[in-house]
Amino acid sequence: MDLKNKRVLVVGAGKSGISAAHFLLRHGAKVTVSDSRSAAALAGEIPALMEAGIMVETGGHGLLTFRRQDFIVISPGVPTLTPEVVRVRALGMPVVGELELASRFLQGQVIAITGSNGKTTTTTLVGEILKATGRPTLVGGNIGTPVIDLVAESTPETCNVLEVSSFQLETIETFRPRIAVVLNITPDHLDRHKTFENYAAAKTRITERQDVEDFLVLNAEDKAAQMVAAKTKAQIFWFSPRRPIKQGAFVQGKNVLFLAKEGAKAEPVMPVGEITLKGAHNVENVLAAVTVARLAGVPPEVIREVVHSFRAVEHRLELVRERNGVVYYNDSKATNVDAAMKAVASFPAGIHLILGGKDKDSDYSVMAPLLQERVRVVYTIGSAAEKIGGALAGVVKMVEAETLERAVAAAAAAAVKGDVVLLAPACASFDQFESYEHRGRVFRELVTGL
Ligand code: UMA
Repeated sequence: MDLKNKRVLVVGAGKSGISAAHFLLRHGAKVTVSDSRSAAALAGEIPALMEAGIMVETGGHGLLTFRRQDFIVISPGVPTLTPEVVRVRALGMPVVGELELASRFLQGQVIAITGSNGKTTTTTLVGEILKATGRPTLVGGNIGTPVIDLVAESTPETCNVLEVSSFQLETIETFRPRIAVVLNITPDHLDRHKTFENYAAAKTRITERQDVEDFLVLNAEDKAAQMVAAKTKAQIFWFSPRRPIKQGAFVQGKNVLFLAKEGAKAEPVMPVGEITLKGAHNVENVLAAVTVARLAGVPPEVIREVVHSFRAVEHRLELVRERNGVVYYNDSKATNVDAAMKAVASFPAGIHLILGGKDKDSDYSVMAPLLQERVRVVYTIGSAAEKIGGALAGVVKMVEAETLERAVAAAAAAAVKGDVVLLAPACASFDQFESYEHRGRVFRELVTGL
């Protein structure tokens, strides 16, 4: 892809947009950045962009700006149905996402991991396993480092382990991972994708360009996996925590086994008891990582050692502290209903659950049976509180805490020895916080300060 003297518009001046703009500029393009936020809100970003020679449009997207380009790069958070994007696409203007742009320049092998939940843990774990073998490994994507930032460091020998989201996959064209993983597909981001089918279709695109020599790793226990399997040309490897499968990783008795080929002998990888991550969902994440690692040729003993010493990633069922016999867990990354249910399912009973934030058109009523079984009190916070209150009325005791600060204080006052205080909000954070990380940090500070 020749960028020299190309007029390129980057939509969104977040992490991905800013990195993409500088990358394009370095490759000789004439770059403009357009953002819906006001100039005042972008005061921190604008000077560096202008100084570098990048034009900046703020306070909205102008159709004229869009039409003047050779092509457009959109940030993951910018909906593809943004009117200006739709208009110029209809006129034949190429529109790609930051992931697509990056993948045209990235060198080495790509391992891409998607799923509604568990992406970050699995991506981090795969990255750690590969690093332990001494192979040059880069980790990025939705996890936080835009893929475009990995390009300069990548070489033909690099293993690029990428966490990819449905938002990023919506705008790919040539992106072709050597190994793709779909951990699970459960409802999320319905405010953006509108229907579960659209959302699942976006995730399925991870395998769109894969061919017979590539690998696709799927969860045998996930309902949507069959649908993904039906769409691929790649060789499918499954994983299951419940039953032996034909090809892939599974748990049998007390051991994790890997089967390289149908009919072959399963090889032992490690005892399940050595997995230190909490929760049944994390066993699935480990099985996915084991499959990827074996496909990448990592010896079982290296996998075993890394998995055993691997601790929870920040904000993902992270133990904050124990106080008066009560344990406090930060699962701020549980930004959808399914993730929150997985967090609740990780504890047998006595849970004080903090729920709420910005709703994503989610159905909270599906949580009712599990909450009834395990949760003592739900503390609601944020703008989704009323909707959650309505969906779970009469199911479990509820406290309208409104803020995280009040929720933590109320939960700490009510919890008794053996109880768990769990932040697993089932919602996005943007109504009261900058990000789920910010929400998790605030929770940690509040709990530490008790
Ligand atoms: N913006 C516009 N027009 C719009 C919408 C947004 O100009 O119509 C602007 C905003 O004003 C803002 C910028 O776009 O200035 C934000 O862009 P962005 O939302 O794409 O955010 P980035 O900072 O570039 O971060 C993105 C991912 N964000 C999203 O997908 C929403 C980050 O994932 C990712 O870590 C980062 O790229 C690096 O790859 C975050 C996320 O929430 C963690 N992901 C979702 C999830 O995990 O559930 C998918």
